[in-house]
Amino acid sequence: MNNFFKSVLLAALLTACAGAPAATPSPIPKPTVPPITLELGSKGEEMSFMNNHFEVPAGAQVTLKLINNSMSLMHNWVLVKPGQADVVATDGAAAGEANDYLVKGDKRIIAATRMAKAKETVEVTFPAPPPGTYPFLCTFPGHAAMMHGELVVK
Ligand SMILES: [Cu+2]
Repeated sequence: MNNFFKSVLLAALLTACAGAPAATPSPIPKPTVPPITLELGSKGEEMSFMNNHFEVPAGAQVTLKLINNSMSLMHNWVLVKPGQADVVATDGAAAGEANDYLVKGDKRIIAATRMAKAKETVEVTFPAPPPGTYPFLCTFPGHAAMMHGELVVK
């Protein structure tokens, strides 16, 4: 390669480099959905949530506050993928108290609070999953049959 061609090549490379910053993708503005906080109490000494139906907009950052109103029972709030409530309850019970009645790293679980002791409030924040209907439950052994509901993402 002679010097002329080397210069042309160098110039071409420099031009290419100078143009590089323009390659940064322009940010696509996302529609902003305000974050939403849901409060859910348990019913006194019953194995029951005060509400079993919530609706949230797609794309929202959701905080679920679980207020355990019982003087003795423990409860949690676990959001799972469609059709997975029963098996997550069964496997959670088997996982035992040491694991907060949840299988660690369970891919069927979308979000979960830790177990709320008597009179305790716990919370979890998570991005709303894609539009659909998602079951939630309490995984304390024996509670899920009574303590369950659904979160609808619209
Ligand atoms: Cu419970």
